[in-house]
Amino acid sequence: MKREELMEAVRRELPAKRWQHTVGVMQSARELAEKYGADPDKAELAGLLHDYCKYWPTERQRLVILESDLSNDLLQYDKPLWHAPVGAYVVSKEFGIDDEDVLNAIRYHTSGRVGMTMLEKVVCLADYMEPGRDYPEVAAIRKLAETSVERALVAGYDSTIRYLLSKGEKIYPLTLLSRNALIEEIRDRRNNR
Ligand code: DGI
Ligand code: FE
Ligand code: FE
Repeated sequence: MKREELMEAVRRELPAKRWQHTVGVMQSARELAEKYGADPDKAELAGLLHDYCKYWPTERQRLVILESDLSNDLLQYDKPLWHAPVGAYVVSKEFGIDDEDVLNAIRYHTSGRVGMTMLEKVVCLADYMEPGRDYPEVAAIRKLAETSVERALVAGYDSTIRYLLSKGEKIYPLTLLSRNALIEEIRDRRNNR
């Protein structure tokens, strides 16, 4: 499928505002990839596809989880987490995306994971700081992104965790594990200088 066709296919799945967000993530992911040494084309592709299933009805997402090899554990956690792994599965089947790094960048774009590749980091961070994002901590995250993708990402997870705490929501364990792993990476790098 040509790039324009793929873009149209994604655009059809999303309301206008979410499409704008997607275009913003494509742009930010490409820029961050160029800056931090990930593949810019892969970053843009993962950005394009990252929220593909975000607006699928819950039941349709639940069916994908049940019928695929995705862990049914996901069903215990909040529905806003489902679209990331569901999206990775669906774009591999529907569009034949077979690059594991691109698929992982989609699969883990909400929670992150332990041992994220640079591609996964830049896509996750782009989701937090694309030009259309507007929330109290976004300026600080953009500032940190000028010098450290890991520190910016930790600030992103912190803002999500604070938000979830304020709403009395459950925290997905992988979000905490990703944050811890990034903090270790930052410390290790500092100690090895
Ligand atoms: O899809 P986006 O809105 O662009 O961003 P996203 O994929 O980061 O999803 C954000 C949503 O996911 C938001 O409603 C908060 C929720 N979320 C993110 N991390 C966690 C979480 N929800 C729970 N329960 N636990 C998490 O750790
Ligand atoms: Fe998302
Ligand atoms: Fe997003």
